[in-house]
Amino acid sequence: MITIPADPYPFTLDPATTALVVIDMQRDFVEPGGFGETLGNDVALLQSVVPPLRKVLDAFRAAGLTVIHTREGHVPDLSDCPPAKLNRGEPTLRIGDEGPKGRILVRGEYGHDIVDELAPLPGELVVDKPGKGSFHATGLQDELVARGITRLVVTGVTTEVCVHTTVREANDRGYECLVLSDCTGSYFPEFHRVGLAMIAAQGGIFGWVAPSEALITALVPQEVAS
Ligand code: TIU
Repeated sequence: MITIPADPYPFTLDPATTALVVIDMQRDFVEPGGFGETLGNDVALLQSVVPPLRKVLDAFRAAGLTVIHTREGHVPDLSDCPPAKLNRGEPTLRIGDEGPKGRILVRGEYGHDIVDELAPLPGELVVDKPGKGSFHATGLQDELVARGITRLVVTGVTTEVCVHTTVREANDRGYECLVLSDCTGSYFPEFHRVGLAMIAAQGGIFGWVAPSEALITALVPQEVAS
């Protein structure tokens, strides 16, 4: 068992029953010309998530622990995209329209895939989801049960949308979630700050929050100079 200093109190985990969940680190959200930008967002705000998240990925991989990636998107005929989602707002391009990185938020398109720096390795589970939450209309819960996973280290984008929805879904299903503050990000810095505060408030109503350094320090045994 390892213990990580966290808000609102230390988070204890058994690495064997803990998974790293990397939510929607797709070009569509993180790079120009994708879904995030069509919604009117400055996607540059999400770039800072990539380097610390890569360090966490490396630490989980080096320790041989479970890594799960998610991707938000839809099948090419958009039959899994409710009209309420398709028609919402006034985006410059709608889901399914042809954009500079392929059809917006459509599975199999270049823009739908995960950024190169965080690309899944063979053997890592990739969960394709049509909604904001990672449990809705996916096999994620069955996959977690099959692996004996009870705790999730949650990362990715965006803090108040897909990260929050996933943490809330996980919370109601009995999973303990540690959200890494520097490995999650939002197009709205205020929403990021408040989103994290909402998770840890009320004694950890949805889970715990910590910087990635706290997790890595606990996960990777430090060399003691002799
Ligand atoms: N728009 C926004 O902030 N997020 C999403 O649409 N999806 C995710 O958060 N992945």
